[in-house]
Amino acid sequence: MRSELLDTVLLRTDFPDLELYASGKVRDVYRLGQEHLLFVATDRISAFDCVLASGIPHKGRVLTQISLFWFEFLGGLVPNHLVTAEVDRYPAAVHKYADQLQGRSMMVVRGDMVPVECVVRGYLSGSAWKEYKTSGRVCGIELPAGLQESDPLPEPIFTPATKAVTGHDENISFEQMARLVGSELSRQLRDLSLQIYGKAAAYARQKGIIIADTKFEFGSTPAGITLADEVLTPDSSRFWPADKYQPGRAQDSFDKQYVRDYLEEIRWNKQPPAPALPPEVARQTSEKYVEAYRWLTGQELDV
Ligand code: Q0N
Repeated sequence: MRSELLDTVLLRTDFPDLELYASGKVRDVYRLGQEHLLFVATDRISAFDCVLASGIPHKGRVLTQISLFWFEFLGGLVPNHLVTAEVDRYPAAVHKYADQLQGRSMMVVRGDMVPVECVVRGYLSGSAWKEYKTSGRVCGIELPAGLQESDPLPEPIFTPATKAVTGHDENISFEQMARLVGSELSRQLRDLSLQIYGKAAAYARQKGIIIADTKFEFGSTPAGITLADEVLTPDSSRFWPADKYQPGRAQDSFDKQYVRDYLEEIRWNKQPPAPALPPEVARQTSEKYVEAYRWLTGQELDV
């Protein structure tokens, strides 16, 4: 049983005796021995590339539970890095941190990460729309003329990206990816990414959600090419409610719209430090994350 008192908003993990392995805007990754990692989704939220001062209740659990759902759903298609999300099965040395781990963490296999983000797009949005407007191409892929913002693509495309030194993602061509990691691996990752997207997007569409695009990360583990990181979450994907979809304009963000609207309203200059959110904005945003979980899985997140 989960005690409601323990379900506080987690902004930063506090594991004084664990070695931090990597950390991002939202997630903190710790080393667990030689072969494993402890992957923890906090309740942090970023907007306009900045982590805000407020957390979003339940967000870390939603991201984790959505990833777990997809790992299971995609299990027949691709091995993944999950070992277990049951804290009782983690090494005994971390059981004392159960309050910070319950529902929001995974023990995963450490892999050799492929230094390329495997992005699949079914719709024309974000940086792809920008590239298309200037060149008619996206990551070197020629697209039909006359597409509008948010239009469906004739078929999903693989648009790899690298983490640039600035921390921003930089779109690259398939050929550039092949030079970075090899053409055989690039072909495997492209084909696998398109297959995963196809299966997940068809499922989500039945649930009323358009997955406009998404980013996968892969690693090499003893099981071979392994799906790692978080998968098909609102943080790594664009989810659009199908009933509000209108091509020809940018779609509202399913999860972060209240946050963006508030930050525009107060005319924050988008330079750190980022402001806190009014409790009402945090609460409405939390509800969107919980709703995403409910829509996708048909289950209630216990809140
Ligand atoms: C790993 N990242 C980048 C934190 C996560 N299974 C793995 N083995 C080795 N390394 C990693 C994984 C995984 N997953 C991947 N960092 C470590 C993803 N970051 C993004 C920022 O937040």
